[in-house]
Amino acid sequence: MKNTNTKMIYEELSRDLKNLYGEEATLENASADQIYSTIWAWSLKKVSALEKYGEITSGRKVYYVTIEILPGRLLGNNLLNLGLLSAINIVLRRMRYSIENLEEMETDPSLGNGGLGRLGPCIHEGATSLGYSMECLSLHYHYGLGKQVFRDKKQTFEPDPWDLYGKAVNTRQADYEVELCGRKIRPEENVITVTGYNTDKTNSLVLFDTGLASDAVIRDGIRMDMSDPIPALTLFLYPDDSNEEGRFLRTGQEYFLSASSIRHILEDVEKTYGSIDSIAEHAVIHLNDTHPALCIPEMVCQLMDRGMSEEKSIELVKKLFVYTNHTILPEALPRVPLSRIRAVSPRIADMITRLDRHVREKGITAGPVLEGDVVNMANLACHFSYSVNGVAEIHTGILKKDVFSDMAAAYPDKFTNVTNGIDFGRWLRHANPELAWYVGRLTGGDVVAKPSLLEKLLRYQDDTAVHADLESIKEDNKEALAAWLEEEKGLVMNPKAILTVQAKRGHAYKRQDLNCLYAIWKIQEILQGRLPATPIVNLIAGKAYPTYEAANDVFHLALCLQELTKSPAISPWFRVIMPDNYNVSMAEKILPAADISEQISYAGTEASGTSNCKLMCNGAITLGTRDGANIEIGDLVGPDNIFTFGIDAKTAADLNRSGSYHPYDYYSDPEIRRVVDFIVSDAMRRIGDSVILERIHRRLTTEDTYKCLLDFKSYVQAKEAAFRAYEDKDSWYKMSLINIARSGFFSSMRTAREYNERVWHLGDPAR
Ligand code: 26V
Repeated sequence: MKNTNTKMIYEELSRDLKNLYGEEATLENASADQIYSTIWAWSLKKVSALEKYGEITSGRKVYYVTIEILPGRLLGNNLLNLGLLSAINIVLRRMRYSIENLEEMETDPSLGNGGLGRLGPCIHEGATSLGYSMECLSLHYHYGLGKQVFRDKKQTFEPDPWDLYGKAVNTRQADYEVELCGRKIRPEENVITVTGYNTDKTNSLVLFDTGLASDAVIRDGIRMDMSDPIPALTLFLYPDDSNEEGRFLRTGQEYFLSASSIRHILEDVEKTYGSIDSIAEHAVIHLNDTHPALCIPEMVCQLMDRGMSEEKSIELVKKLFVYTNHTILPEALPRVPLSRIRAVSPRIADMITRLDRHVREKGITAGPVLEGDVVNMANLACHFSYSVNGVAEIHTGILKKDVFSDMAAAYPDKFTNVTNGIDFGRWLRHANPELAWYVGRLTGGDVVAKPSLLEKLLRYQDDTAVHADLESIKEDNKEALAAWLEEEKGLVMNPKAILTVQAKRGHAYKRQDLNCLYAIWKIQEILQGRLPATPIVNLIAGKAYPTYEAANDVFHLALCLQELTKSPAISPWFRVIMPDNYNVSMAEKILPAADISEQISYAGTEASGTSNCKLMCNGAITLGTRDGANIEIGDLVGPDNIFTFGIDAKTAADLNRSGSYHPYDYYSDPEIRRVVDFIVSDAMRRIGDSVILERIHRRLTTEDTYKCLLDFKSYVQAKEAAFRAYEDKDSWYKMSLINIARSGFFSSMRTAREYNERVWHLGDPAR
């Protein structure tokens, strides 16, 4: 791109630094903080000089509404997109700084839980790079999900402010008001400009705030006084919903997001086109999961306020909305009492009743919106969206055949699949510059702009010199991770070990407990003198909802195993490591260093997974069940380049239906019993909380909802096979190369393109 001249950058930065800190300030004598602030301001000037996509001239614009958003750190990503990253690094090196060090000063906002929150920014980045007009709409949580801190080997959360990020935020007062819990609120719109790769067009991320949040309602940790919902509304992502006050607040958040989004969209269309008459030609409203489903009744109400009849408003709404489902788990498909919605907004509750009647009057008996006095949000989203999609082939199949089978029969053309994608700029080029540079050299092109170029690597699959290069890149990344873990987290990781990584939200269906069972098995093997050929580091990272007991318990188990494997009898060969507060920027350090990607969910439960794709493009080999995008990874690389284990989704579904699974049948196997009983052994009780350990033991032996014991032996076999395979470096790095080569499919540009072709139909991008 333009302006990569290092001399010019040096001069610009010197001038900006003096403007900020006085004539005496020079790049040579400035503090790290001053240099960081100067580069930030300088990069923002460059970003704002780019043309805004916001002003659409033709085609449609996507408004992507999401209650979670994990944009990650901005500075490095923007510099990369602007084509300035390498040049700025050269300039900084002269002052003995590096952009990596400076980036560490930026906070990473925890405005999401995991894959769902990260997906929006990945698609946004892909769409922007392609020149699509897309705006992401979310909430401006002051403290996000909170900062995860382990105390006594238990997960706790502390408020996690993200002030520094404020440098990039442009705050404006909305021209409209929304009504919530009987109060009129004029939202604040916090706008962040989003850049795309190698394009001078930009899009926006808008984070709504009430402007009325008050820290005074925060009690200990992230607990709040929620008696008045308004001051608490935008403080934290997902309030404690173990009581009605918390659930009410969450519904309040969902409605605030929905109402603000709809008013914002209408205003945007009105301003651009003079009226909303042909809104369906200009706007697509994409519901990222069911949380923003209240957008639907809100839009009907708003259209009626503008003089449209109810019938016409409803028909128009059906042309505007798109719904992406991200889970099939019943407990995550919200059913909200109408009375709770009524307490937030009586008008919306009434409209939901009318929408329910509308569906019935059309003679559609599938998927009732109202089940008694409870609103089925997913059904609401399905009926009134013109497109419904899942996020991986298997997931969409399950939606059609099972979860929404009646809907799929009623609306045969509505359902489609769009497999998730990731942003290669962040997850390959920025996270793993050495590998990106290397594969760029081998393929002779820009693999971020065109990830399909990675296929060209296949030419080198039998080239032992290339295998050796890949090995040395992996070693460098492990060294860097080990140094960082030691310095930042006080954790010891042997960089010469095989690194196997399970990094994702804590949830029973993801089976972090199965991973822990393997760890116990391995510890017992080592104590009996059966040592691995190469040491192993078993890294687990992620956050779990504060109130989700089962997931919190399993984290406790993992932390106990982390402690246990510090013992000199075990640590030289095997270590469990669990760094706290896993977030986007930590993922950028861990994933490039991983050898094995653990994707071990109970088949049929993980909609897609996205860490599997991020790990794949960084050369890790998947050890996984036939679930989510693992299946597509397996199809792309072939069975020799993935380690698959466990029952498949059909067998799992049959087993769920028949109710014939009894964990005790497996627990009676002496090998399994020895492993499971270790959880409540004296050795573990000395380290952990006996009450929790007993709870885990009881769950596994009496419930085992996600059938860890059933898959245990198959998992151990596959994991051991992976470790054995690692011993032959040539064949290992051939596998690694094939995985990198085939990962281009998971580019979020491909995902955005498919959304456009199958769902959004944006027309010509506004160029
Ligand atoms: C949330 C909850 C919350 C309460 C406890 C039970 C439960 C179970 C599942 C969920 C997931 C909610 C939606 C979600 O985050 N889905 C994730 O979306 C990713 C992006 O599409 C996808 O890669 C993950 O597979 C999917 O779990």
